[in-house]
Amino acid sequence: MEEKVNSLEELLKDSPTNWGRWGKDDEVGALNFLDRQEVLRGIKAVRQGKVFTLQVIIGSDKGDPVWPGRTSAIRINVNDKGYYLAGKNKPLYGGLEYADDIIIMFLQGTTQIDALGHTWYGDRIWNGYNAIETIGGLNKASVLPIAQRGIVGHGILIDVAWCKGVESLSAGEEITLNDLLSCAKKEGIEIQKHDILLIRTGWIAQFFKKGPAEFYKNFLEPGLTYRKELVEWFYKMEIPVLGTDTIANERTTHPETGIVLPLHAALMRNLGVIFNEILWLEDLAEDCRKDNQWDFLYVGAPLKINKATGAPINPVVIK
Ligand code: UVW
Repeated sequence: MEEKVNSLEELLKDSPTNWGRWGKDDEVGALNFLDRQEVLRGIKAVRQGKVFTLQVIIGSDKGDPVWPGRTSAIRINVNDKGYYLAGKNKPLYGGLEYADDIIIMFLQGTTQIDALGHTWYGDRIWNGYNAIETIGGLNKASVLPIAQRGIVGHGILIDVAWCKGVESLSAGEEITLNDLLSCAKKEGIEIQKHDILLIRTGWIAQFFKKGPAEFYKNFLEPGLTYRKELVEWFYKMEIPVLGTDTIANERTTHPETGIVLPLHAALMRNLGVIFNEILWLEDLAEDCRKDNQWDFLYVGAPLKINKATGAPINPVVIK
């Protein structure tokens, strides 16, 4: 009888890797594919002057969509008119008053970029660095080098929900490589090497529509999952960035083995693909359906936070 695969080591034993491809000190992985030619290719997609921002709002009245166990952002006013009225603060010389606030949040608690060292298995993070490097702050493969470089390239939207004729994919619904390719065909585009790949499932919009109680019930996100041919396709196509409107960019578990977030291992840790999660794609998708332009210039940079495991980002797309 065949034994059930129950570890990432076993599941990914023949999976490709980009470790060492950009030298032993690399910390930005597949972002290296986005060279000057790719920036110019992205700029060529700007044909109409339309601008879209892809971040979800932090601190909505429904809270923030986050991975279970994480909590919504807490934003607190620490100065405002009330402080002046209560005599707790005085106007500046000349009469100027001001409001101030602070925020306490998970750095992965909104639209964000994962550092390449964010997840690992077998005690090795991206490029083979020792997982010891994550203790107390990421000494290797933190989000900072990605933030310093910026992410600019030719992006495409694959609107899988629209291609399947639904408002949102259902819990646990898998997106296969064939779904991606046939949806691109329906949109009239061909996915090209080095494209920044944005996939719409309609899932995050359900958080804001239905609220957290319904959203987190039997939490099982839809999306891509580990399939040998899918990972080999990412490798061959040299996809630099994967972004989706889900919390974790992939089906929560691998259907056959139950292994959790296998693409964080196969794509992020092994191939160095940059993950842009919790995207707001509703407005962009609506526009793409109207004008039938599915490609664009993608521009974004996560916040420059030293040693961080990830950081918020508000990507800008220009068509
Ligand atoms: C986890 O790391 C669990 O998820 P994410 O990549 O969505 O932050």
